[in-house]
Amino acid sequence: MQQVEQVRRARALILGARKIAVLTGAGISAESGVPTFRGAAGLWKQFRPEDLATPEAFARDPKFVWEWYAWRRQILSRVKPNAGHGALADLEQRMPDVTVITQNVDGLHQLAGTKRILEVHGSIWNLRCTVCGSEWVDRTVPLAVPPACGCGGLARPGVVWFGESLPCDVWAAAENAVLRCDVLLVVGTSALVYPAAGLVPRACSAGASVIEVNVEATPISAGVDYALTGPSGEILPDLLVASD
Ligand code: BJW
Ligand code: ZN
Repeated sequence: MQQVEQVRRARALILGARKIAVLTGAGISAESGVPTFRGAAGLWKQFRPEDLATPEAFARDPKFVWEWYAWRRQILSRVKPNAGHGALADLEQRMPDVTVITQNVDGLHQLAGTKRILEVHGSIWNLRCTVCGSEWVDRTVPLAVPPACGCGGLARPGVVWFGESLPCDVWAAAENAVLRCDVLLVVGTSALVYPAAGLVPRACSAGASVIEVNVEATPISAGVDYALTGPSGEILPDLLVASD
């Protein structure tokens, strides 16, 4: 089937859905100028995840880890949401029940206007004290590193590193959204990182239709109802137009 026909059928599924869940990954922010993690130009080509995105790495060298996050905050402070983020924010305005579950820590969905958003890997703009556990938002750029809490304790980025559990309440809400949706739209994720990637087969088992938008095939592509190939900033505005 030609992609134009696949888009038409996928659009009809979305327009007819009562409950829609959306799972996004780094690819949705790529056209805003935010580097992805994997792939030729991905962050993990330049940096080792075990040196930067684990609690052990932070315990070993908090300043080094913080410098990497401060650099990424600087990039993010200069970028804007793209047409893909915008199309999802518009969808939420038009349809009664849309939940966006994002693995991204960049906050671009919120900047685009999405209200019902679940950040399953936290936010780069959140800080958490490693001593007293208090959490706060700090959008200062450039950030003096390593930042400290009012109690004097070392602060860490409010993100989820490898080997760490996802925030319980946010994860429970994400599972719930996926298990009760009619359509799951999966955008710009390599679907390699668990437990987030496991939401896709769970939606399928619960009877949802799954639509994927990605520039390349992923481990889930063969099992979804529609795998739409192309940049999300182009595909989403076309897929999510208000009428067929
Ligand atoms: C476009 C595009 C365009 C490009 N348009 N598309 C086996 C061994 C060891 C560990 C494990 C294992 N199996 C499972 C695990 C656990 C581990 C895991 O999954 N590892 C795998 C990598 C193997 N998971 C965890 O540790 C998680 N916690 C957990 O499991 O807790 C339970 C537990 C507790 C205690 C002990 C053990 C277990 C936590 C995972 C946390 C992930 N954290 C990061 C960093 C967040 C902070 C930060 O930003 O610094 O989250 S890693 C990184 O990957 C980030 C992302 O959210 C996540 C997913 O990446 P994403 O979004 O899919 O991006 P990419 O780059 O991979 O893909 C981009 C895609 O976009 C590509 O497909 C492109 O084609 C596409 N694209 N341009 C559309 N314009
Ligand atoms: Zn503290």
